[in-house]
Amino acid sequence: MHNGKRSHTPTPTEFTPPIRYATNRSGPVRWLLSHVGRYPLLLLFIFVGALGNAALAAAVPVFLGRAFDAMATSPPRTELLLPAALAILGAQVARSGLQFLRNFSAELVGQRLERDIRDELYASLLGKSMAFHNAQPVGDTMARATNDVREINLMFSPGLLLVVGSAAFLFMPIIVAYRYHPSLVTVPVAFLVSYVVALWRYLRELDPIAAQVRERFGQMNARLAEAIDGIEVVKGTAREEAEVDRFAGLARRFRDAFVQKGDVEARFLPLLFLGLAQGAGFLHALLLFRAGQVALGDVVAYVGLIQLFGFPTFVSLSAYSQVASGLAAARRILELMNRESHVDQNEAGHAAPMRGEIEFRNVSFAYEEGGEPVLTHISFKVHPGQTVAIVGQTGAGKTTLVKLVNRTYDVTAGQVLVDGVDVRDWNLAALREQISIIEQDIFLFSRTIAENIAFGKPDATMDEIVAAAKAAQAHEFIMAFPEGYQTVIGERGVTLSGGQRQRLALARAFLTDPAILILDDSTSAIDSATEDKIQRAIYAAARGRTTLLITHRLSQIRWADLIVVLRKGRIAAIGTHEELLRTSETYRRIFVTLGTPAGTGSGEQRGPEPCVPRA
Ligand code: DUT
Ligand code: MG
Repeated sequence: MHNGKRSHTPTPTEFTPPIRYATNRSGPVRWLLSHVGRYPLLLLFIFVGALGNAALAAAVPVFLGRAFDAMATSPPRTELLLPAALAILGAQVARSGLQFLRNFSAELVGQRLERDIRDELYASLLGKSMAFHNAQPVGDTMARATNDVREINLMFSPGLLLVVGSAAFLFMPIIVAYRYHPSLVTVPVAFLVSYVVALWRYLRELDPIAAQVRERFGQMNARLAEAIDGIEVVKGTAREEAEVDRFAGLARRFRDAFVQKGDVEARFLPLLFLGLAQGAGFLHALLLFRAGQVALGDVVAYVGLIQLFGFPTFVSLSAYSQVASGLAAARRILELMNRESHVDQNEAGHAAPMRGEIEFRNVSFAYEEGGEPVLTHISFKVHPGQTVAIVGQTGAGKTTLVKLVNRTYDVTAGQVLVDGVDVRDWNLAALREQISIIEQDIFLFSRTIAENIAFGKPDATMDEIVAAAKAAQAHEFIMAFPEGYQTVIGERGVTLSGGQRQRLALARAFLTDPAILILDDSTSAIDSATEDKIQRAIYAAARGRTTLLITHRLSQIRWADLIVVLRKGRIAAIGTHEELLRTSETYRRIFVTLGTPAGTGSGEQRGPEPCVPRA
């Protein structure tokens, strides 16, 4: 996993995500609506289930009131009790059916939404430019892709499910109480109004805290991911304790935000209103009863109706904060997807089989807009099939230079042309498919060796894979593993050395057979037997295609058709080995340095820098 915050520059993005349906990304609510809008039937079920549930819940006090009245008359009309009891029973059975419908639909919507949003986010992340990924901490992205998406699921079920379900309970007492006596709506209406006002204020208070909880979780996660990613450095420098402290600090900040959220929740006023409404409602009904305006059964029913407020009051405590968390999460996911997302696939661009001619025309490049230029006025031309060695001190800009060819980054000024066409005018996929870059630090996926080799050509047969591995001099060491090509990298401690990784990457290149091969070989610690194998593999790989070779190895430099000597982002010398030996003092010195046993160019990793002494 590559992480870390490197400086960045606006660049193109690489690919058009396979969007299966369009979503509205102009705001979190609209975005969520455009997602749930795909499940209208389920939404209908939620509403029907919620309303029906509330209506049938109100049936209990209503029939109870009737039963009371039947008993209160003299003589008591006991024959009315059974129908009332049966009505209550029937209503509750039907109610459980509706509850099932409501819960099931909400759960389904929540789960589907979680899946859909994860798909959308993943596709969006793959479509982002390198500049985006360099600047965005992996851990934070992970937090958004996992926990935040999960929050949105919870927001619907149980969050919104309970909000919708309980909202129906708020109106039921008002509607039904009116039938007993119009003035009886006073207390329910007063409760409803104060409930809504209190809730509105509660949510306003809760919203920023919910956002903070999500954000701090992301920060904590980013730290964790970075520490684990860099575990070797942490251990190697004995910084475990300091890292633990830093993590603990972030965990504490996350907890504090959470406690703050709990604090706001604890001061939730509707609980108080509920108690007041119960007392006031009972009093009101009794007064009406004393005045002979309502029957005893009506009082019983009415008090039972007021009890219905209990449900929305209690669930709103957690349900609304769930919704607030969900909204905060939606905002974070949306922010990530909307950030720097000009999908510049250049579908209509130039797409043709590549011959492999590369030309740099007065290219300058800076990682940051207006920042220090890393490359300045670079011009040179490579004919199809040629091998170019790029040499220079560390930090001279070698890696940067080659990354301009496949548009990992775009030039700041000037032009890079491939086959005479500006790389920005190429169809991006066509351009990249025909250029293979073997990076300085080679990344392997936690999959089998065969899958790693076939990464750029998933439909390759096993024979093709083996042939490629043989050409890359990798077959032998692969077969030394008990499981050969089916060895899973990273499993049971299987890791590969730098030289082995490089040969796997070469095998990848043999398999995809690119027109242009770029090999960033500047750091490698390899014994001479392996060295020889790699040399042969690289030599074979370079044949028949244009090859840019960043290298410190003298033999490779010597057989290159063209040598570009970079110094502080400028071309210090350029030409063939013989030419440079004759004309360039700088090059002669490199040659001498590299030629001496002490500096064969393949010294220890990050070892003494053998290249380009000061001219
Ligand atoms: N640089 C950045 N941002 C990046 C990468 C590099 O600012 O994302 C800077 C660091 C350095 C310059 O660009 O000052 C050139 O870096 P590059 O990696 O191209 O140097 P190199 O010639 O490949 O060095 P090495 O031999 O150590 O690989
Ligand atoms: Mg480099």
